[in-house]
Amino acid sequence: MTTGTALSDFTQRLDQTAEDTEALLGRLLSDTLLPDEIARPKRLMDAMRYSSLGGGKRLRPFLVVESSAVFGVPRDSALLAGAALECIHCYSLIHDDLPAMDNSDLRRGRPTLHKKTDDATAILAGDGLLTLAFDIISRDEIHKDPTVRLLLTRALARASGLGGMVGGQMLDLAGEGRFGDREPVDVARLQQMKTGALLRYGCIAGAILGQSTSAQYQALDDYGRALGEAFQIADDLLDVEGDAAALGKQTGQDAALGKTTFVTQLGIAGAKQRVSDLLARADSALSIFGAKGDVLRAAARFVAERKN
Ligand code: GRG
Repeated sequence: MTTGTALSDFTQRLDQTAEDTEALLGRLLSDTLLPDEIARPKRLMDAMRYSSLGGGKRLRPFLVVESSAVFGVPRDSALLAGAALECIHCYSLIHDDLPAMDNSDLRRGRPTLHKKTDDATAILAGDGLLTLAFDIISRDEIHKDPTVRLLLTRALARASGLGGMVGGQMLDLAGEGRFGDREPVDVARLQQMKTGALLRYGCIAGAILGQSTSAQYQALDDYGRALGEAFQIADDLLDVEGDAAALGKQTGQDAALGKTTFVTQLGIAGAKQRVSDLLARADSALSIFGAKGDVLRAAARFVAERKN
């Protein structure tokens, strides 16, 4: 590892955030009713717990925690914002796996939620996680200043919705020819929306919570965009070269669907070169933070070199 953060230190921090996020999500999805709630149906809550607990790298919460740490934001606030982001991520995976979308049987090495339960339960569990995310991100404990909470909430909506992840999913389906002839795909734009927007949010969330300067915000924005693209290229490469057992899902799905990906556009060598260019961009974006950016530097490498 070429950064000031040793691999063991990085892995330990990632594991700690995953553990803390797991515990927090477990509490957020408990029997305890919130003010204004009427009841929490057990079948729905069990489904939401199945898909949000017991798996996943928790990379998005990690980005929120580490981008917040740069500004000395209290860890509990960052973890809460990270949990909100993870709820959106988990909802997207549930809906993406449905028969009407990717029709996947396996996720995180286990049966997908609709396979374990049924389509209606899976749709509702996704809806429940999406709305829970906005409950969490708008809570008073996130930040004492309501303007900060509003900015965080609005940015989360924009990363997740029409002009972000959901819009990207629509472009993806259109590119597969789901609605008639295959529509031409701008892979970089599509992926910036579908997967990049949530990862970028993880990075700018720290700047918002830390009430950063605009130069610091811009740096994390640029870093988040580079990391998001590197993540997706790594994902495309794993679909071609990865190990299904390590991934916990089938490989070769992109080719089976005839999808345009970074790998089909750039070739394997070109895609790997693009990843190293993006890592250099991520490093350079973080220069404004000096050594405080070391963990985020290591995170970009982790994303690019991951095996699952
Ligand atoms: C259905 C609204 C809707 C959106 C779906 C993001 C998305 C849009 C679908 C996810 C499908 C997918 C497998 C995309 C590839 C990149 C990706 C998001 C992989 C999974 O993320 P990781 O590796 O997963 O962070 P873990 O399990 O570690 O959380």
